[in-house]
Amino acid sequence: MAIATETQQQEKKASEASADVQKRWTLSDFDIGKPLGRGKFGHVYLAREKRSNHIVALKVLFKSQLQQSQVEHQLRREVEIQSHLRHPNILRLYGYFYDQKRVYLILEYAARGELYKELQRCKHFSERRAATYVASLARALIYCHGKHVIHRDIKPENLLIGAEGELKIADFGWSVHTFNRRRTMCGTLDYLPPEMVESVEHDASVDIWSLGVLCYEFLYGIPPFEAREHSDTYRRIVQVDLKFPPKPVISQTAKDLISQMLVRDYSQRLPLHKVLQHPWIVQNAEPSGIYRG
Ligand code: AK7
Repeated sequence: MAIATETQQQEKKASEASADVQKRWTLSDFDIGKPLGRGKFGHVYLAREKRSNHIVALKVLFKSQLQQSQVEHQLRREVEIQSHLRHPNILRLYGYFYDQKRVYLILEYAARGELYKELQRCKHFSERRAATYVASLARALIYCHGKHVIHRDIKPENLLIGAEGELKIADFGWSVHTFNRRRTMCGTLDYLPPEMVESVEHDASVDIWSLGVLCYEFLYGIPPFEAREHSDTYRRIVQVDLKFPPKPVISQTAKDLISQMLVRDYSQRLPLHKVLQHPWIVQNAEPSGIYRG
């Protein structure tokens, strides 16, 4: 692989400092192709690294907009976190570079594009397809949580589909690394109230809730607490006002799994390893994690 992560680049830089041949990416290293998507902070393009012919996705972010929204620290955190993650269901972030006006993220290219578009097109997924995606997500999140990373922003817009149909989690812009906080707290834990001790210990369960919401949305085509007014959605979430419409017809085991993830008391949500063992997943998910239709 010719594309090096920032860390690898820095290692290279250090080892080659005396020779003064350090490699930094610039826009001229890439041929730019068609636009793949557009977001609030900039567009994503198909691109090819000229030397290796490696195909990537290049996300272009405008510094002025990042500064205006005061999210530079979030972007730095995303790059730092995501360049250390290696999992088949997590979109790779190979590195970044910048010029006067823009920041560029060098990303793994997901050939079948954005999942939310596929969901819009299909209205809702079959139980086989939904279960395959939920299992892939659970495995990716178990991996993240094992590295003390919480994504916190799992939604269809942040999910991509690879060339083989495999699901890829993207955009760790809202993720956090809990390791430092937890470590710093070790010494002072004695003085903390239960809710703070608990929130440190159980933070990762926010991703279980999101997975429950996604599972529902995959099957019904709409998120469970949707309402016209923001305040109504808020009320429905805090009351866990969970209803299963009669159509489309969904199996009782699927509803059972969703109900076990969408639990208000976060300590009572079904742990991710148990999600993988749930009968609905075992009976419906493709063992390969690849949905072929
Ligand atoms: N077919 C953005 C704004 C502000 C961010 O956008 C952080 C991302 C992966 C992304 C997916 C890009 C590969 C595609 C495709 C597509 Br379509 N990629 N194949 N799209 N990672 S977008 N990250 N981060 C971001 C911030 C922050 F500053 F707030 F953190």
